[in-house]
Amino acid sequence: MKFPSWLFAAALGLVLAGSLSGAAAPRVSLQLVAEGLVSPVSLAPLPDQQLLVVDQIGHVRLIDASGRLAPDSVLDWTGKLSEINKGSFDERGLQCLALHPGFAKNRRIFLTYTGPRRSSAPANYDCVLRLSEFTLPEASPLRIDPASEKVLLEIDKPYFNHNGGRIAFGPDGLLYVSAGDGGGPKGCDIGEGHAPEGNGQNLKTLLAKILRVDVDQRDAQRNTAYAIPRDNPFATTRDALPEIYAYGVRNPWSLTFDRAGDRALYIADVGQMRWEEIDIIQKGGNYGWPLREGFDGFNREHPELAPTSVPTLGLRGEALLNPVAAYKNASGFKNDPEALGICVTGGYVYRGKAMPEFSGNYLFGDWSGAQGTPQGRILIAWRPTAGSTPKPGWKIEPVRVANNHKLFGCVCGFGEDNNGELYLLTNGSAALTPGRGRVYKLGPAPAL
Ligand SMILES: [Ca+2]
Repeated sequence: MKFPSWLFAAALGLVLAGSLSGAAAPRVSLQLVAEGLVSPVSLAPLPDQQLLVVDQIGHVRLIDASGRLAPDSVLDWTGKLSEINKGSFDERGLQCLALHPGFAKNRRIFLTYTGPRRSSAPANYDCVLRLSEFTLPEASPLRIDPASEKVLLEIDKPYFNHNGGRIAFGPDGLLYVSAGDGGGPKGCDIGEGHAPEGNGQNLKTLLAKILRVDVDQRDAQRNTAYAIPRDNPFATTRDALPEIYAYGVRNPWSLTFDRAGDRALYIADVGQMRWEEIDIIQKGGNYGWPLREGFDGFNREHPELAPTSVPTLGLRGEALLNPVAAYKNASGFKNDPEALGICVTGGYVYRGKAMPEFSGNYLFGDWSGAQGTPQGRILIAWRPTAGSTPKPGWKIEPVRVANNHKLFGCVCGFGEDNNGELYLLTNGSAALTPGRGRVYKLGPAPAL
């Protein structure tokens, strides 16, 4: 497949095009919903409009219908987690929560977290990424029954970082799971627990993949508490794990479906130091890591250097898929005005009513904005308009916060309620410092 040069040009010109368009910069206002958390990383609405908020340090909390954060946890899972660097940076802990599509009747809840290293894992491995199911009985106060834990899937992790662990049910009723590449001090998909070609390009590991499983059926033959959907791309392939739905991802920090339109699956894949990217995931797709980063190539030995070529094919001769949008990372493009951040935090295609100007476009953020003082950012990826020429890519642009809630801190995640309105999850610092985590609701900015 010939690499389409217009796409690369579009990627390089993303920010420039946005700023030269002459349109007023997009704006939102933030309404504080809850504070006093540590690092909120996931939010899920209950059918009655109450919100479950996942705090990375081990608590599932409840924001009631009046917007009040309940003082007691819905689940205290602190005793079940792997070690966490309290007071400093860490990626371990609770990761994501999702309700079963039939939750209103079956009260099934799914949670991902890092647990202590399994005894079956190599002695120098760090932790295990675990997907578990729980029951949330219909009672007051709401409490997830800790004894109801049913472990579905476990992935041994060589290092503490690049967990992924984002989950969502698709319109097909199947559960999609993201798994990071395993991490390590150098990144680059290199080190203990990394395949020579990189876990991203190795189909015998669940690391660096998007997975898809059927949690409504068991597989007696494989003795798993889930079944492999028959049309998974590697369901019957030798030398490939059947849970794999797509591959070649680095650290997908968000996995969300468009609740309208074509119901596409979006991920945000955290880059090494040059490009942060948004991907629309196709079944069986190879998204390039560690051969590619964004629309560009990738130099595994010297990730700070511009690559000299852009590979187009994977090891089996398959096409490497481009992201839909990418932006420069300030670590690799120092003092570059087009560098919008250092670590993408994915969000949602906006389908709510409060901010119609964003409808159908992907609202997301950057963890910290720049190195040094963390100053997270909200970003928008504008969907290309059909029929326009030259053929455009998605355009990424910063979104200004119009009111007083400045983002002195990090963007940990986004949430979506039953009406399609969005929430911003922030931590006041880059560390797991108690009391600095907040939940905001995104709303329209006042008129200029
Ligand atoms: Ca990629």
